[in-house]
Parts: sequence; C-alpha cells; structure tokens
Amino acid sequence: MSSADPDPLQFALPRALPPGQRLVDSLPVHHYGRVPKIDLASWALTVSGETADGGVTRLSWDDVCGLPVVEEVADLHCASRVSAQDIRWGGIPCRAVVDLVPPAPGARHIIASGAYGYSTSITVDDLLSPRALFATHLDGEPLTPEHGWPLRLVLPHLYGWKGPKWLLEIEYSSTVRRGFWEEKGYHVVGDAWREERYSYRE
Ligand SMILES: Nc1nc2c(c(=O)[nH]1)N[C@H]1C(S)=C(S)[C@@H](COP(=O)(O)O)O[C@H]1N2
Ligand SMILES: [Mo]
Repeated sequence: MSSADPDPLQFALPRALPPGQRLVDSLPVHHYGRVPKIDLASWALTVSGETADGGVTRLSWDDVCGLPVVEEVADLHCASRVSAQDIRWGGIPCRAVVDLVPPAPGARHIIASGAYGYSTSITVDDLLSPRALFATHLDGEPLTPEHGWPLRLVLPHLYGWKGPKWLLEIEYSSTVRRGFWEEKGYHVVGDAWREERYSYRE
C-alpha cells in the first residue's frame, strides 16, 4: 500500500446495533431461574402440536447428532438493552428439524420451550430463516450449562429472549400463543431491528 492509499481501517465505521441497544464486550449470562441439571440419556427434543402427520416426535441426543452441522457468527440482542457481537455458534440448522417433522398446513406459530417451563412465541418462518440454529456449541466448544447445554435455540434476527436455553420442545399451532415474556408485555414477534421489544408495538 503506498502512503497515498487510504488506510481501510480508518474508514471502518462501528457496526450498527439495533435501536436502543448498547454494546458489551462478552455474552452476558442472562436467564430466569436456575441452571437445570440434564441427563443426555433421557434428554429429547420433542416436536409436537399440529404436526403434518398428527404425531409427536421425540429426537434423542443421538438423533440430533445425526443432523447436519453448521457454524454461524451472530450478535445477541437482549431486550434489557445490551448486545454482544460476533458470537460463534455451532449447531444444527433449524430447517433440518422442520424438514424432518413438518407442521400441518396452516400451523405457522410455535411455542418453543426449555427447562422449567420457560417458553417463547416464535413462528415456523423464524425457524426456516437461513441463520436459525439449534446451537450445541459456542466458540468451538460444547455449550456450557449456563449458556444452555445441551441445546439452545439461536434466532439472530430476534431479541435474545426468543432463544430458549436448555431447549426441550417445539410445539406447532395454527393460533398465536404467548410465552413467558410475551405474557408479561413483551412483543409476540420481537424483531430487534424494528425494536419490537414491548407488546404495545404489536
Ligand atoms: N430457558 C431459558 N432460556 C433463555 C432465557 C431464560 O430465562 N430461560 N433467557 C433468554 C434471554 S432474555 C436472553 S438475552 C438469552 C441470554 O443468553 P446467554 O445467557 O447465553 O447470554 O437467553 C434467553 N434464553
Ligand atoms: Mo434477554
């Protein structure tokens, strides 16, 4: 590079954050209640509700490990207004599970739930979005218990509360239902870039 060339770093602007968010250095541990103790031998991801075949499918840990794996670098935007950037997740594209156990036609809504009854309202389209991940790894290592081991949902386009840690169930429904935070006044969609934090914006 000659001295007349502009230094590309000098022109690198800070990456944008969704409205009302401030940057923190690392992924904060943030959840309601205790970190559960989970036994992989009896663990399953249950896909239930209005499925295409009307049945309930339980994917064991071995079943989950047989699905394709991908890496995804994503930001996490907590509705408490802090964001962490460039979190390196590894896991299974959500689309793989939707393809395996599809919803009934018209069942476009989902309640995703984790240990101790934590639940959140999402949609089939959220799971089909190209960056949606059932994460098993963080920074190349299996998830730590506090970050959701063995499996957590990561939906980079939505606020962090839409991603249950210690994920246990995906339940399809033809009607919108509200999860843990949505019942308390948080937004049913929760797009961070549109600042869909609270339900008054629905
Ligand atoms: N099971 C469960 N999952 C949860 C939560 C929770 O309280 N329980 N909190 C959510 C919220 S509000 C955020 S911001 C992220 C935080 O993820 P982290 O602790 O890995 O940073 O987890 C989400 N997943
Ligand atoms: Mo959050």
